[in-house]
Amino acid sequence: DSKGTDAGKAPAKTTKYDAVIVGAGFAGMYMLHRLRGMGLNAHVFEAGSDVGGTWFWNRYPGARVDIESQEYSFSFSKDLEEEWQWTERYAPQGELLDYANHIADRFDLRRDISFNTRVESARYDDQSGLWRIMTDQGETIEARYCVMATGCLSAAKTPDIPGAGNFKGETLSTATWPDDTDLTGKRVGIIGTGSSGIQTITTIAPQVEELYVFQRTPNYSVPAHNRPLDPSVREDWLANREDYRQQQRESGIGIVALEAGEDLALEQSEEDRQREFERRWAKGGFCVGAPYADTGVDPAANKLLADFVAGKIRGIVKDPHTADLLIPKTYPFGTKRLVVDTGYFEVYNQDNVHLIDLNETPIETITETGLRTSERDYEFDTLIYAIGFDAMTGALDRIDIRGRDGLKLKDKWAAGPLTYLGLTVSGFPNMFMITGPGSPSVLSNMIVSIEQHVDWIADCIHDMGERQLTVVEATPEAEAEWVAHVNEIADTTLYPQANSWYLGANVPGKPRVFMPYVGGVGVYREVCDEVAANGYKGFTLS
Ligand code: FAD
Ligand code: N01
Repeated sequence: DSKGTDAGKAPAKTTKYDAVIVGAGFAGMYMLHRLRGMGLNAHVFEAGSDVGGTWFWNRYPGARVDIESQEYSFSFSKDLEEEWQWTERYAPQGELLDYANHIADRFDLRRDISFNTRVESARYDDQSGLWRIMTDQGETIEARYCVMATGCLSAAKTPDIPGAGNFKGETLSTATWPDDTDLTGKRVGIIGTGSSGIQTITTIAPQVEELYVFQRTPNYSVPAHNRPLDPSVREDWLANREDYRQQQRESGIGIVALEAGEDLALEQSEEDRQREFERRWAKGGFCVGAPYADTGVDPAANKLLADFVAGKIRGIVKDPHTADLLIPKTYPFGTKRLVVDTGYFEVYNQDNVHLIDLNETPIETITETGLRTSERDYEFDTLIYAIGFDAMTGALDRIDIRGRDGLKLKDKWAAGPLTYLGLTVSGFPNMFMITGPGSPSVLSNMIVSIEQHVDWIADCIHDMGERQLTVVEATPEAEAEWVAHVNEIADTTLYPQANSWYLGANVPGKPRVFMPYVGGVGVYREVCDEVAANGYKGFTLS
C-alpha cells in the first residue's frame, strides 16, 4: 500500500489492481459492483469525501431530479428496487444522496473506494500494457483497465466574469454548495438561469429579502408538478417493473413517462394540437417537450410548441416586460436542456425578485459589494454562481491522460472529442468512459445509460478474460466512422442551432462540436450489442 507517502520522502510504492475506476458517482459505484462480482480486484478513486457524485456536490436549495424518481434509479437489483422507497415524484438531492449511500452500504462498496483522492494523471505504458495512475495523495497505481466514471457534469466552470475575485460578501456556487448556508433575510444576487439557477431561484425567492437574477439567456422551463409520491405509482412500477425497464432500454431517452409522440404536429388541427400541448403541460415534466415526432427536427413544428410555452409564460408572469424577457427567442425549443421547475415563472410576480437582462445591460465587473452592469450598481450580501459546467469533456481534460506513444487525450481532442461509441478512444487501449461523448449520455435518463455502459464494459472485460486476451482498442477507422455518424445525425436535428453546453458553446474557446449521440438509447444499445456479438467489431483485440 502506498498511502501516506508524500513528495520528498521515499518514492511511493506502486499498488496494483486489475482495474481502476475514477469517480464514485452512480457510474463508478455500479462499475465497481460489476467488476468485483466478476472476481476482479478493482478500486475506485474519488475526489469527494463520499459517494454520490452529482448528488454529493450539488447541494443547492431546490436541487432535485427532473425525471420521475422510480425511473431515475438502478434496475440491476430487483431487491434494491423493492426495498427502496422514494417519497416524492421527483426526488430531492438529499434523498438521492441517501440512495447513493444506501447502495454503498448494501453492496459494501466503500472498502474498495479511496475518498478525498483526485486522480491527476493516467498514462498507458506500451511496454507493460498497463495504465499507470497517479493521485494527488502521492499514490501510484498500475492497472490493466482504467474506467473513467468522472461524470459529464462534474467539472464546474470557474467564473469567467471580470472582477470575479472582488466581492467581499459571501460567494456560493451551486456545484459546490456548503451544507450550513442560510439565506433568510439576505440580499442575494444570482448569475445563471440554467436548471441549477432556476431551481435555486425558485426555492430561495420566498426566504430572501431581495433577489437579483442576472439572466444572459432565458430558458424554456416546464412545470414538474412535483408532489408526494402516490403509493399507487410505486405499486404499479413494481408490479410491471420488467416491462417498464424494458421500455426504458428500448426507448429514445430512457424515460417511460415521456410518451414520445409519433404523429406530426404539422398534420394536426390547431384544436387537437392545443389539446395535446395542454394535456402534457398538465401532466408535467419532459413529456411537455415530446408531443410530436417533428418538433425536434422541423422548425415550423418546433415554433408551434415554442409559441405554446411562450403563451404559458405570458399567462403566469404579470408584468409583460418581465414575461417578454423570460421568453427564449434565440434558439428552438428543446435545443438547450429543458428545465423542469416548481413554480419558477411565478416568482417573478413577487416584489422582492428582480430580473436583470444582461443582453440589455451587460455585467461590467463584480465589485466589492455586488455587481456593476452597464446601467447601475447592484448591492447584495451573497453572490451565487449558477454558471454551469465544462460538460462531457471537462472532467477528462482535467486529468493528464496519455495513451500509446505518450499521446495526450487533450491534444487528440483539441478539435472536439473523438470516440468509438462514446465508450473508447483509439490510441487509448483498455480505457473506457462511462457516458462519454458520442453516446446518448446527457440526452437521456442518465441511470439507464450508465447501466448500459457499465454492463457493456463489464461484459467486454469478461469476454477478454475468457479468451485470454489482454488488450482491447478501438481502430482509428471505426472511430472516424462513428464520429462522422454522430455528427451527421445531430445535423438532422435542430440541436446545433443553440449555443448550448451540448456543443461546448458555454466554455470560451471550446470547439463547437455536438457531443452526445442523438440516435436514442434503444438504437444505440443495439449498435453496442451488435459490436460485441460480432467479436468486438471495430476493435483490435490481442
Ligand atoms: P457524477 O455523479 O458526476 O460522478 C463523477 C464523480 O467523479 C464525482 O464524484 C467526481 O468528484 C469524481 N471525479 C471526477 N474527476 C475525478 C478525478 N480526476 N479524480 C477523482 N474523482 C474524480 N441526469 C439525469 O438523468 N436526470 C436528472 O434529473 C439529472 N439531474 C442533475 C442535476 C444536477 C444538479 C446535475 C449537475 C446533473 C444532473 N444530471 C441528471 C446528470 C447527472 O450528472 C447524472 O444523472 C449522474 O448522476 C451522473 O453520474 P456519474 O457517476 O456518471 O457522474
Ligand atoms: O448550467 P447551465 P446548470 N455571465 O450551463 C449562465 C443538469 N442539471 O448547472 O445560457 C452570465 O445550464 C448561462 O447563460 P447562457 C442539466 O442537464 C439538471 O444550470 O450561457 N451568465 C446559463 O444561464 C443541466 O442542463 C438539474 O447565456 C453566465 C447558466 O449560467 C446541466 O446540469 C438541475 C455566464 C448556466 O446554465 C447544467 O445546468 C441542475 C457568464 N459569464 C443541473 N456563464 C435538474 O433539474 C454562464 N452563465 C435535474
